[in-house]
Amino acid sequence: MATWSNFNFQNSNSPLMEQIIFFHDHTLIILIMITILVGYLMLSLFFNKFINRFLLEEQMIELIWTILPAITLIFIALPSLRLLYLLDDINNPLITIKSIGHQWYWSYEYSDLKNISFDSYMIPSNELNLNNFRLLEVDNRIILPIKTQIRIMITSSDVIHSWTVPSLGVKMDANPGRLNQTNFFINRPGLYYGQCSEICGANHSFMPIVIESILMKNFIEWINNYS
Ligand SMILES: [Cu+2]
Repeated sequence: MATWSNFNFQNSNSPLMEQIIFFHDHTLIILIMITILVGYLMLSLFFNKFINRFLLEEQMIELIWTILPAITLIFIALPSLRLLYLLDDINNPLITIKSIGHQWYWSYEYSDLKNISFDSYMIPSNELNLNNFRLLEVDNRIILPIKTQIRIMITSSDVIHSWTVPSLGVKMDANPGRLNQTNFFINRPGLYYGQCSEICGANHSFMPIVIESILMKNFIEWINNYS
């Protein structure tokens, strides 16, 4: 989860989020190089003693500052497209879960091993434990195994919501009457926090998402013992 003075991405907990961070850093480096170049050129052109009041056109510089940005854009577009298709890929998921957005909570269904379904409500601030995160904890967490391809089907029962877990690089709209799917792979055991990311009404800010990732054997145990 994000903590105070966290101005960058959260650390990644999935291979796709690693790729998103790599792409972000790559693009940011290009952005910094352009800013420095343009900044230097502007300052050195403003603050010099030369004046040319009769300049009408200059074909060569026009050519250069058309072609150079075009090449720069290719270096952003190609990795961007690679990432886009990588994020869209569904890699033989072992487990499929379903998430339904409601005003204002999420509900989850596991139906490929046993029919499990539950609602996941935010824990109000006055009921929190000392080690809990305010406005982020839920009463029923999504339990999932680590190092497993997981598919999540996302829909809504009322208005548009958005199911998001930043450290896993997942964000998918929950539309009423439509089933969206995405997938992710959790690298390590832990708790991953997210929040609804589509303004969905008065309590939009109070329908967080929590994933608890555990070892596969513990996950099977959880499924077996669920009643
Ligand atoms: Cu919302």
